[in-house]
Amino acid sequence: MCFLLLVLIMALEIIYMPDVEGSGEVVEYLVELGETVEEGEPLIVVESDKASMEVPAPFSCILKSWEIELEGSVETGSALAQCEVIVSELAMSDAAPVVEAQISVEPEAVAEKATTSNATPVTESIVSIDMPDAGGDGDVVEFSLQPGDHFLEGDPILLVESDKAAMEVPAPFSGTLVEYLVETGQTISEGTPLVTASVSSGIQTANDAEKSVQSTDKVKGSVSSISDTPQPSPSPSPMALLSSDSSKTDGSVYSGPASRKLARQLGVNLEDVKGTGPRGRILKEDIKAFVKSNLKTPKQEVVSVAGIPSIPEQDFSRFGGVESKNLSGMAKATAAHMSRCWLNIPHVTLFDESDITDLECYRASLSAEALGIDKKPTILPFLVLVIAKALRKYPLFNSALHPDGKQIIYKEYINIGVAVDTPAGLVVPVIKDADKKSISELSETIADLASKARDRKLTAEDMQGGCFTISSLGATGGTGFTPIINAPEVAILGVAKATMKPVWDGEIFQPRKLLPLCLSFDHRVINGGDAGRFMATVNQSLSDIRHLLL
Ligand code: CAO
Repeated sequence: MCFLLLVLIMALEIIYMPDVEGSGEVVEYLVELGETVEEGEPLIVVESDKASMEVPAPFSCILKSWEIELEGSVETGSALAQCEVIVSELAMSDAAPVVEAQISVEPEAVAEKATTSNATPVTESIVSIDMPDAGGDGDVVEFSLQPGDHFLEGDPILLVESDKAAMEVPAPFSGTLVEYLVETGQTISEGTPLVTASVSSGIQTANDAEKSVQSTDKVKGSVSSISDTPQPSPSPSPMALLSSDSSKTDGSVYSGPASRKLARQLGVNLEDVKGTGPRGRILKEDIKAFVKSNLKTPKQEVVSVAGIPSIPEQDFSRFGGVESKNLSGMAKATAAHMSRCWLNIPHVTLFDESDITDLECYRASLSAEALGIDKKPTILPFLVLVIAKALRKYPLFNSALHPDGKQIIYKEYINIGVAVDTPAGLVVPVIKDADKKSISELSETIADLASKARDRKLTAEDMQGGCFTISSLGATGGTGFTPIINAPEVAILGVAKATMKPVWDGEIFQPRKLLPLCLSFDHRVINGGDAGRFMATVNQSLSDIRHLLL
């Protein structure tokens, strides 16, 4: 008769400083003696003359003692800490019932065991990955993996759409997907189990890992329980930790690579986050708390519109057949945002036509191949560049009105949002530093953002930081429309379809290609005169793009 035998082996291991350039000083212990640290979690902070870095634990263990002192110098291979590691294995036995044993052995004994069994103890566990805190509920839109797919830490697992934005949920560690525990369309919230995955965990130290490359004959246990302590992927490359992504790069933000990565994923500017870690270090928890409070605390809605009578509900089925469909999260968010913008901002729209005959001739002469890009630039990248230059000339159009109505905030950067029509609704990804990009770069950036938008792959960061929006109905048609300002921006350019028209040159009518432009502006910030001058500059640059060089 066979029984499962669970063997727990405790072994003492030394953690060494990974491969880094030069030496550094230990500035902080991040773990207490006796505390359990998971693989990949930071142990200490080391500062070199280039940057500071967190040194992660190469395996899960219990910290027994420090081998280095605070303010002591460390370099590649320095012993950092002594830890106790636990190896659990399930073995088949025909001699005994299920027994739980705990055996303490010295490192030599483990080494001997590994040698005699000619194997590195590695176990595979099935773990579940839960929905992280995204500041609210969301609907599962798309699965990013298939069962059996191997994924790395940070790879997207699935796409979730909340009423704010669509976001990819990244894997918190590397592993192999076993199955999805949710269905598309299902509403999920923080803590909802999303998938089960198989992960390898073991006691491989940096040195063992090298050995195990030679020894492919690994002992694989068959633990098959859902554990709540997922084993992260191998530690991040130490060289990566010394990159510019390390903490304290600008002298004002103090946080580690893991926190920075999370901040990037959530589109959080670390300068806005208050660190609660030692010496004000920004922890992952601080970033999550920041996102939560930002989403929960309504922004100062000083200008509120009260007393607007709602549109009464009607029973349309009295007049014929009807079908109700739920709006997607994105469509609901757009509807709410549009209403807020329309109700809060006194809009004025200025209409004009730009002569783009010469620009179109020039555009026709361009070849995507010669420019080294996939697709020939459309009119849009030219418009983005023209607007970017006009924003530099007229900073009022690149500003925001403080919600208290007492201050105008002028932005030094020029980021232009471009409205993209997708099957799921309208989204506005943002071209960062548009004024510093060439036509080819703008063309590629727009194509890239538009395709991400249509594949629902835009991140929160892709949609943040806009200063001005261009909404181009392009070739679709229309002679003009009144675009709604994308608050807190103060102006938006609507672009309708360019057509050939006869233009009187003083002597005869000339056939010219005219592009209808519709500039909506916030009349609390911008006056008609400002708008007229802005539009004249735009017209001038579009009719003769040599003006962009001036
Ligand atoms: N007049 C005439 N032709 C135009 C034009 C215009 N105003 N704008 C674009 N075109 C042409 C392009 O030049 C291109 O033709 P060529 O290949 O011969 O150059 C063709 O129309 C198709 O362009 P496009 O739409 O694929 O590319 P784009 O760069 O002009 O726009 C994007 C990209 C993503 C902005 C666009 O596809 C889109 O989604 N627009 C919709 C935005 C929207 O819905 N706004 C309304 C908001 S209010 O609800």
